[in-house]
Amino acid sequence: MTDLSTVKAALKAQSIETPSWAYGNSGTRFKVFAQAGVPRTPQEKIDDAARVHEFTAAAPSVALHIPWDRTDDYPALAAHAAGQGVRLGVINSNVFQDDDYKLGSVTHPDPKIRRKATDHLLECVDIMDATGSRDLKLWFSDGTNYPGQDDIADRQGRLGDALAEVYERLGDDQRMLLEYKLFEPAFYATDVPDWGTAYAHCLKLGPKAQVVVDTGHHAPGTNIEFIVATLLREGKLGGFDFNSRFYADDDLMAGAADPFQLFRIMYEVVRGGGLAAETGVAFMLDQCHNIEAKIPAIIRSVMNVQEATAKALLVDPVALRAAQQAGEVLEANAVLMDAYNTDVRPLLREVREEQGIDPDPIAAYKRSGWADHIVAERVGGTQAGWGA
Ligand code: AOS
Ligand code: ZN
Ligand code: ZN
Repeated sequence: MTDLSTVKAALKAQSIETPSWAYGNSGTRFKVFAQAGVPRTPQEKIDDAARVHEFTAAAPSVALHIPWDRTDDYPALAAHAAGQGVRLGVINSNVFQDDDYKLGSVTHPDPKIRRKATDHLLECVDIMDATGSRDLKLWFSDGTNYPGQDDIADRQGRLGDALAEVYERLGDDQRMLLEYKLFEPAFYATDVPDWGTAYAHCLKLGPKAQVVVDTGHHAPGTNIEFIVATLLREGKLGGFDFNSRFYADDDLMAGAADPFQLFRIMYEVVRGGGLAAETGVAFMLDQCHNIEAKIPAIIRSVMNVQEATAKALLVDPVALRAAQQAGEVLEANAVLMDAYNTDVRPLLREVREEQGIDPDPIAAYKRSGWADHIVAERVGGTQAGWGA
């Protein structure tokens, strides 16, 4: 039997970081449907993130993206976040929105372009020093569209050189999280297409380099929980970009498309000890809310991660191990499914009541009047981001 007080304690300790860009306008290549009241400044994105934390008590930090959240005073931005009851989290670099990067950034054949890209990554570490952020998240859109376009192996070497330079710049308590993605925007050979490539680079770099798993970045049918289990075993799971997908990198709300997959992932996290703060696994959202209201969608996503975590914590490890050892295939599967099929919403309501917040975060947000407030206050201008 699982001890409910342990489950509750683990749920109360879990933090889910929300991304600044999810609060701004976003869309597809076809159309960005602008929403009223979206943030115009990094400060306003932080204010929205603070509402998510206020109503969930589970989202105490917000990831920044440079240059979308560039400011001339990062300590002031950190102080603004603290005043709102949250803190600044991972710094996301951007070497994908500049004309110079048409053929790549750190893997570009021209050393001048590689220098420019690496300098941006180094600047992001300077920003981490100013914000007090622990992690630098690196996602490279680099890759090629046609066979023969560039030398695949040489590009790995260029990537390795840039990563090594940035790694050397990291402080003792800072990390780099390398994110992989199968395709898009490159359609033939992405330079960091899979966990194996990311892992190989991180292994060579050292302990401060870790792999980040974005749940939308795999081929359909990929067993993501297997990757999670493997990276955790190897001490190389830096964190997650949670979102969900039906087709490609859809960036829909975490847990919306395939809650069972999210449960299976969270089970491997729990099983591998990844919920413990010392392991350093960062639970982040990386989503875009193109047609739905953004703040309640982010609250819903946080709740979905919590529900998957709660179910994973409810798996009876003793019964599961006994069935596995006995080769009882159906029983072992049933132990897992019993946990998955448990309605954990009453448990999470209790957890929230014990934390002193409303048991229904979405209803509490709606009652707060924040949505009307931002529509009235935030007139004119759209903050840079995916939708700009
Ligand atoms: C891109 O597909 C990746 O998921 C990135 O993590 C992210 O969406 C981007 O860097 C925005 O910060
Ligand atoms: Zn991502
Ligand atoms: Zn993505």
